[in-house]
Parts: sequence; structure tokens; C-alpha cells
Amino acid sequence: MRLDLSLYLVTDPELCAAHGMEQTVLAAVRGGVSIVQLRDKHASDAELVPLARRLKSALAGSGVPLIINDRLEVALASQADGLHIGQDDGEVADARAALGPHALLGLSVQTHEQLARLDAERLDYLGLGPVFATPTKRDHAAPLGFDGLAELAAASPLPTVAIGGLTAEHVEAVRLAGANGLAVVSAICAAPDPQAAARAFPRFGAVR
Ligand code: TZP
Ligand code: MG
Repeated sequence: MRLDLSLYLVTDPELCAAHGMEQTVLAAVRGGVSIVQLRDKHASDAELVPLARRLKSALAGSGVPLIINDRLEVALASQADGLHIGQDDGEVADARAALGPHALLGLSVQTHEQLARLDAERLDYLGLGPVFATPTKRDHAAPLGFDGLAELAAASPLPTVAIGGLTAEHVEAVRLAGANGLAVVSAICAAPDPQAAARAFPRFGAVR
């Protein structure tokens, strides 16, 4: 599936609680998000698989890929479009081998050291962050700011999506920093109207 990182929704069950994960995702897709990541740190695989399957069928034909955070087994069982892993979530090579060549595979990167030992051939994109400190992720790495983001994006051999404390007001700064899009949790999930919140993001112009 085509990879458009321009507006990347990442879910959080607590922040999505007002409407629920499923309705929040569907509203955000109507509002124009280009890619969705199902992220739930607490649910079991058995709880996540049915939700992932429902989201996958709801997104069918929309062109919006469904990515699963961390849980390879959930990605496989739900036939999701891809997987996103962090630095401590196992080897990229193992994930790629299990997913096959066509799935989308993303990796979170916080430092130049991590970029230097990147298994880029097996990856499709990188998540760079956090740009700002955010209460949404506990124990996140030191914030990059836009200058740090620009340095990592310039050194990245892969398309990048910025994450961490970002809102619709940051689209131009992220674009100028050279990333290919913004990933947001609270700016959409915690909004009273997730569809309107997604729509409020200016269109992200092509970077490269
Ligand atoms: N990874 C780095 S920051 C972050 C994740 C999952 C959370 C971003 O959440 P928010 O609410 O958009 O700041
Ligand atoms: Mg992770």
C-alpha cells in the first residue's frame, strides 16, 4: 500500500476514551488522516486482534493503511498493512522476515547513533521524536526540538514522520525541518471532535 506519512494518527485508549478507539479512528479518517497506527500498551494481543480486524475492514478501500504498534502477532493475525516498532521491540530483520516483503515496517529513532546502525533496507519509514516533551508517552527520550528533528531527517535514508507534542500549528515547521509528515496522538484523539481536529491540519506539501 502507498505510504503517505503526511498526517499519521497514533491511537491511545485513554485519550480516545470519549468516542472509543474505533469511532475515533473512523472520524479521523473522514477528517483526512493518511495513515493509522493502532497503539495500546495495555490490551492483550487477544483483545487487540478483533479491534484490529474491525479497523482493517473499515479502512478497506480508503487507501489508509493500518499499522500495528509493537505487536507482530496482532499485525499478522489481523492482516494489517504493517507494523511499527521501537528500539527495544526486537530485531528489524525478524519483523521483516515474519511480515514478508510487502508489509510496511516503521522504526522509532531518537538519536544519530540509532540512525548509524539502521537496517534501512528492511524498513519503510522512521518515526523521529519526540520533538517536544509530551505526557502521552512515559519515559520518552530527550526532546529533539525542530533543529534536532531537522538534523535527523537530513541524515535519514528513509522517509520520516515527526512525533511528540505536535499540533496543527506545527505543520509548516515540521515540513521545513525536512520530515515527511506529523504523527499525533492527543491533537486528534483527545479532541472533542476528532474529524474536525484532523481536518484542521493544513495539507502537508511534498518534501522530497
Ligand atoms: N512516541 C514518541 S512521542 C509519542 C510517541 C508514541 C507520543 C506522542 O503523543 P502526542 O499526544 O501527539 O504528544
Ligand atoms: Mg514500542
